[in-house]
Amino acid sequence: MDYLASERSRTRRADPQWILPECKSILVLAFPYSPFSKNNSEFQIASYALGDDYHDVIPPRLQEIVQFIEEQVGHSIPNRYYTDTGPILERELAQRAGLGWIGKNSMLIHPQAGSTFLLAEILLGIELEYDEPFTTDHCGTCTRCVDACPTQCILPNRTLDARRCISFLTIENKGDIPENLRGSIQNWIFGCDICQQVCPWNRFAMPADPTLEPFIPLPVLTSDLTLTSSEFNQRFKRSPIQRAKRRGYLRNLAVAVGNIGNETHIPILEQASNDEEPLVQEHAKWAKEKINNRKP
Ligand code: B12
Ligand code: SF4
Ligand code: SF4
Repeated sequence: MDYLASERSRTRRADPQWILPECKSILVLAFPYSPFSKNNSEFQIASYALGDDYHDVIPPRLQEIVQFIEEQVGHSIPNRYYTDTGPILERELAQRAGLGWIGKNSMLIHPQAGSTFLLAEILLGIELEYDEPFTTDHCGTCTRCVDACPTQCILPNRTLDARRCISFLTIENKGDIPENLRGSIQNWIFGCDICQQVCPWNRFAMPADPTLEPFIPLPVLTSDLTLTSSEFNQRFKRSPIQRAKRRGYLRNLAVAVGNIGNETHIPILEQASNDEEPLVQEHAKWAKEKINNRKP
């Protein structure tokens, strides 16, 4: 995630007028995904990733909103829109737009809708009536997310050590998963929802936007360890899981099998130990050893 620290991205994050010089207002939107749907599998995938890829689904909706506003004002408006795709402080903007507060788990939490939504922004070259920022904090003395995080990456100053976060390790990280963190990943194979699952404010989570309803062919099975590239692409062609690529997905699955599997999984791990990708080989060998060491 080095791009976050690049000079270009830091400058742009600091002032949206670097992105759209005419920018006078920013409309911040929240698109709910299915709150912690049952994966129907022994392996867990973050809920947002069970539906169509939001990078594909949300932008056309943002475009429709721009068109609607242009129709209302009767002329075209300079605009740019984003959902997790640009150098924008999405959670801070959402807080400033009055959508909620930034919790100890660093998620933007809406008091009536929890945090199970994705954020999107439309930068507009017209002045709109601004909402008041959300200024209160409703975490209070609660520390459920801090206590539940398996890698202890939620820090006391409300930041996150992203290098230890399961979401980073299983999605953004393209290399090895550090051995000392593999056990903590448990059975998560893409992303992690633990710090949101335990958050009391997610009792109020909204139902999913229809376009973000889960669709991927589940359950994930241990036999996925032998998926070919074309089978992987076919299975996840509309899914955010594509981001991990076959090698990252198999790496994650091998670690999860090592964490929760038993000796019946040894043959398939043997097969994965000879995978064309060294990354998969190494994690499958680790998993095999872990299961062997657990044998009574
Ligand atoms: C990098 C990134 C990650 C990294 C690091 C996350 C982190 N917490 O630092 C990793 C890969 C670990 C990650 C994981 C996840 N992510 Co992410 N991620 C991003 C991304 C691309 C950039 C965030 C970032 O680091 N920005 C740079 C730093 C400087 O900004 P920042 O962290 O937002 O912090 C600023 C503000 O929050 C503000 N701030 C912080 N506290 C406070 C308090 C107050 C009072 C105020 C005023 C301001 C303030 O100051 C900070 C500095 O300016 C954003 C999209 C985006 N463009 O914002 C999505 C985003 C934050 N992720 C999102 C999601 C859904 C997730 C996951 C839930 C996915 C999953 N299920 O696996 C997990 C959750 C992990 C967690 N507890 O945060 C959503 C969050 C939606 C929401 N309701 O909050 C976002 C907004 C994407 C989107 N468009 O919806 N993510
Ligand atoms: S997403 Fe998982 S690993 Fe990351 S901070 Fe939340 S609980 Fe911890
Ligand atoms: S679990 Fe508790 S401390 Fe963590 S974000 Fe939710 S309310 Fe805040």
